[in-house]
Amino acid sequence: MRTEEGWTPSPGGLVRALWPMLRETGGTWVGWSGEPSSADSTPEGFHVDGVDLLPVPISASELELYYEGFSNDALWPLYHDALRESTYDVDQWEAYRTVNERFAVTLANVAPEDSVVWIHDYQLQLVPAMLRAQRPDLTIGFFLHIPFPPVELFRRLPWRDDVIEHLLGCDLIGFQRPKDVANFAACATDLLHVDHHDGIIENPDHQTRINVFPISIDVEEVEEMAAGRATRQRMSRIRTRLGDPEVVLLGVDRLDYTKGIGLRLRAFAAALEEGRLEAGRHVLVQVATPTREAVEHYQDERAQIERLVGEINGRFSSIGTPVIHYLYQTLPYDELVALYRAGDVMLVTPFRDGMNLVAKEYVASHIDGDGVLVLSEFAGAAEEMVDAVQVNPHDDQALQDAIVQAVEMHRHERRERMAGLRSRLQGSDVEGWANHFLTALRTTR
Ligand code: ADQ
Repeated sequence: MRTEEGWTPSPGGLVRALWPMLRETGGTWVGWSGEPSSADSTPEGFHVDGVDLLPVPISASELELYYEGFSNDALWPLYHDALRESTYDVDQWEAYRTVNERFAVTLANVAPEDSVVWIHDYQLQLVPAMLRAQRPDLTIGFFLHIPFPPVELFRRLPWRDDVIEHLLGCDLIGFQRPKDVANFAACATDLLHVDHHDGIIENPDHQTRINVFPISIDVEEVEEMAAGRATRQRMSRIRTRLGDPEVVLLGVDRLDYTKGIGLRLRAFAAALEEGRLEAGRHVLVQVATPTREAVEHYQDERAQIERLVGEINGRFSSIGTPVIHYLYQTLPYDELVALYRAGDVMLVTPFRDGMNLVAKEYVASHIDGDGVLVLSEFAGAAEEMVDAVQVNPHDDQALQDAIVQAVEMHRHERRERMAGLRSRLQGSDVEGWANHFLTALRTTR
């Protein structure tokens, strides 16, 4: 996206995960620029921070139909346990097809002969077969950053067969969790009656492999940032500004209804109400990143969260010392890392999440070996992060108990759990993830 300082990668798990790998390996990032432009304008490539970028134009009306509409108002809720009602609209679907086709044509024009193309995420699920039809020489991979829904939910999608057929244009499809692989296999076999065996789906002219590749973060980068003098100074400034509380609880999320922010705030308030936590001694910082602000479900979610913050602060704060510090802002990464370091207890409580990189960033930031992670069972990260305090966020009482358990946890147990979390994280960073996927992709041919 373009800012006053020029082009910068937009915030979010995907960019953070891929940028280091792209910088090192070369190759071109083909994507949307972040601003609407005439759909037939010729894209001009440019170079940012060591990476070649080729923007694909998307018009304002396509943005509304393709991005806000089909991607984020049909697919996103459907793929996240149907937490909100999806809108299925044929014009949105047509725009989704058109934009996917434009990506496929752009890729077909720029990809060198016999090269590898790695397509990312639910906004581009039709690209694989569209690209294969034009360029059968390419090796095509796809990674889904969000969950793949169970067949009973996926069946609702009016264009369910098209989506699966187009994804099967891949040589390899990667998912976050084994369950996502199983769900996809069930959809492909049930809906298209394809043959599936040992993670291989047989198509008439090629095979599609499906496998698990849990994404991670640039652990070294976060650790270095966390160890820096500026971060330590910033961290102590944050704690002072918060009034030097005994325990700083922290939430950092895109303001998305999948992230369970409201439940977490309510559980915190209930613990204050019951005297299990105490205003002044316990403070919650909630950072909510602006996201998809044109989509109605997101406007509703924001209004609800902000009303709740107001209610809780009105009830429990005293002048100059709110119990919840709420920021609706995108922060620079180093500020986020300072916040992670300042957080004694990190609350990651989504209803459903592909992985959740915030949980991993928190653990990487805690080079002091202290800090407690409260983690929803429904985040993909829960598969690996077994030393977190895991919780079912739908269970109000369990969530409140988990928060109190984290706050009261003895230092020895905190350190033991954090050591477990850190050692697993160190063995799986984003570079390993990308290499693992690309190696598997290259060996499909
Ligand atoms: P997201 O839903 O965006 O990603 P997540 O994995 O938590 O969720 O990544 C969020 C990223 O945004 C983190 O790297 C975090 O540092 C950054 N961020 C959050 N708040 C910020 C703020 N206020 N300012 C600046 N940066 C902020 C999707 C899926 C996830 C999956 C990722 C990667 O929904 O489940 O983990 O892709 O595959």
